[in-house]
Amino acid sequence: MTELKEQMNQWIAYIEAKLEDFIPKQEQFPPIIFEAMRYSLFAGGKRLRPMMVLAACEAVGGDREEGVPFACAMEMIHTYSLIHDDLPAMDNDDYRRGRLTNHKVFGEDMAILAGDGLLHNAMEIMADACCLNPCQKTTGAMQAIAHGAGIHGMLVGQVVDVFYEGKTLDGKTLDFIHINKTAAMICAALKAGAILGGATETVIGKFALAGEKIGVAFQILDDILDVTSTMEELGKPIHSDEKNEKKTYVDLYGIEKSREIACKLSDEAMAIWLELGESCDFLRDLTEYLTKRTY
Ligand code: GRG
Repeated sequence: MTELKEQMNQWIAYIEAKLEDFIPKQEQFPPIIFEAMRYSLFAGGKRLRPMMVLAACEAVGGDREEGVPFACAMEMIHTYSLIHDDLPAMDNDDYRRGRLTNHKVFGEDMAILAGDGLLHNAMEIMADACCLNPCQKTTGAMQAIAHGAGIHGMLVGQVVDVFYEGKTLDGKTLDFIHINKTAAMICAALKAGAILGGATETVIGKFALAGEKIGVAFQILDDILDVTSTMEELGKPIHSDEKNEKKTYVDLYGIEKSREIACKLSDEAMAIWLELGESCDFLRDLTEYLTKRTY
């Protein structure tokens, strides 16, 4: 196993233990909603966004423990978005993270509520952390995360994505979708981590910029993998964009050109990590892995 993979696995184990602390147990009444929330949360995602919160916080000299509630909140918001994205009203997918989607197991009504439950739990955890340590770092991190997830970020990206289903779109619109639907959450994770670690405004800006570049490159790779990979490798159906009549980078630019654009963005992000110094080495390696992966 490569050193990066080992480091990622350590982060994953750490994050999953913390998620257990922050998610209600399913013994609580009514158990069904807690079971549905936990089903998707513990379905084995890569935990990239919480990893980025914590790694960014440490990279600027912060204490990872202070980042934990925000990292867990990021993962809950991300999981809620996946549950809702898979619903019949959206992508209507049957598999996610290598198992049946939430609505396939718990029904559409409970899947909507499980997504809502995760989102509100995330807000509560972050607000609790702000109350416990009221300062600009905690409120700034919560603000960055809510901004990235909402109508200035992921949600508006999803709205435009849904709107253009079955329609032709230009590169500018597709970039708008990728920047918001995917990159805004990655940008928010890195920004929140840097804020929590006490970085200066200039450094926070650099983390955010790297996040946007990584996020768009990550989504372009996702577009490519949707046509080149297998369901076993991805843990979710392939050719999902075609099924949903969604135009992707591959449709607009072809596989090779798309790969080139992703590589360029990835290199630009890695240059930012290099400039910030060796405390960002893990983030640099992670960027390379995520934006040049083949599955
Ligand atoms: C429902 C408001 C709302 C938004 C949905 C995140 C999202 C927006 C849709 C999911 C579908 C999709 C292709 C999103 C692009 C981002 C992406 C590649 C998500 C998957 O992220 P990974 O690979 O997933 O980090 P894991 O399972 O590893 O956490």
